[in-house]
Amino acid sequence: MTRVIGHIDLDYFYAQVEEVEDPSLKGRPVVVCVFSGRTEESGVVSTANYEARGFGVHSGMPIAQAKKRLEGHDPAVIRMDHEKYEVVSGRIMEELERLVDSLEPTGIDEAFFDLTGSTGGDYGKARKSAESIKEAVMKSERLTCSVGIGRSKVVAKLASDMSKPAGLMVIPPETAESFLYPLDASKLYGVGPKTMSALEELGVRTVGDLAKADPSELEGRFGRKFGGYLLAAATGTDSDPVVAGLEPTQFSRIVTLRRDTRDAHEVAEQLSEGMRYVQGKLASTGKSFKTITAVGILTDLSTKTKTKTFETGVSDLVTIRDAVPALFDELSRAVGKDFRRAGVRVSGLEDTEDQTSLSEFLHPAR
Ligand code: TTP
Ligand code: CA
Repeated sequence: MTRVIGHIDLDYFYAQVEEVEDPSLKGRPVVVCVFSGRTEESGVVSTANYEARGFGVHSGMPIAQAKKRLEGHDPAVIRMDHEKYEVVSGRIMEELERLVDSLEPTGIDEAFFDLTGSTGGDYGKARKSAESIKEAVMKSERLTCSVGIGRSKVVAKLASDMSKPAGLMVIPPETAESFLYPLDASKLYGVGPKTMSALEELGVRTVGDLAKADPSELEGRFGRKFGGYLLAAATGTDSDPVVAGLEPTQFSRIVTLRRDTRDAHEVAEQLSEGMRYVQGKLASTGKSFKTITAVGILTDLSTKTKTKTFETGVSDLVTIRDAVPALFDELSRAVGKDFRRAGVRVSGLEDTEDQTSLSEFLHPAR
């Protein structure tokens, strides 16, 4: 049976979440920023709404530059609140899981899904399902998203990208090639600037050129695996399945310190929110950990770590709060240099025994 694969991507996600929380932001340029805390303005733009993008503001731009471009346009400059977006994302993913055959989250605001079984390969039904998915996200979270449907992950992802913002693009299998061939090959998932310039050397510019390229030439240049993938991607016949709900293996949080320091208590104090975040992830996923790691990044950007392993699984904040300063104390004595960034990581995850009661405690409404 022809597969029905979908890709969903929430529009200008962090900024849109902020707009929903504070409707007075609608219509104004909104910029969500990561402040490094060094000076009032230092840091970068995490994402921007479409109004701000209209003035040339984009992810990764220094905050000062973004402010300059938005001068006189009443911009809202908002501090990124990752935990808030994680919570919204978690609710949406849970809801999506109920609406599709299988869901593979690939980031905080995007996921692949499979509708082959429930639609029986009927692309008319697939369009209806995609519309219901978009309506469900709008109804429960007031968020717009973009959805693409096609016979492979590559087609689905391209379709959702091209339908942004708030769009839906369904590419029935018989039109996959006419959809793909005119596109620039660099649009294909996995084709970065390096691959693209190598492709250009082989005379390939469009996806159609790639589909017609000599397979042995591609394999010679890119290896059997990637060469084979490129050919399959070009015809929308890449066969990668949707793999449901990958289990997390670790949770971590890293922050840039307000100033370079080797003082363990100063570091731990600035990591206290990070510790709470990690503990929250453990609680919401019903996991405990065996290993906790203090991560110190020096001014030369090299990474140093110190690890402690427990006999049995741990999931409480008190133990984390005891372990982190002790580990940083050991670490800074071993390293003898100041840290620029610091983090906490828990790994060796296992299911907490009283998972049911814990999730009932956290989500009493369910
Ligand atoms: P994207 O899906 O790449 O971007 P977006 O959702 O903001 O916008 P679009 O409408 O084009 O999909 O990334 C998802 C979130 O990840 C984004 O809201 C903020 C965050 N992010 C960063 O923090 N830094 C980055 O450089 C990028 C690209 C995203
Ligand atoms: Ca997005």
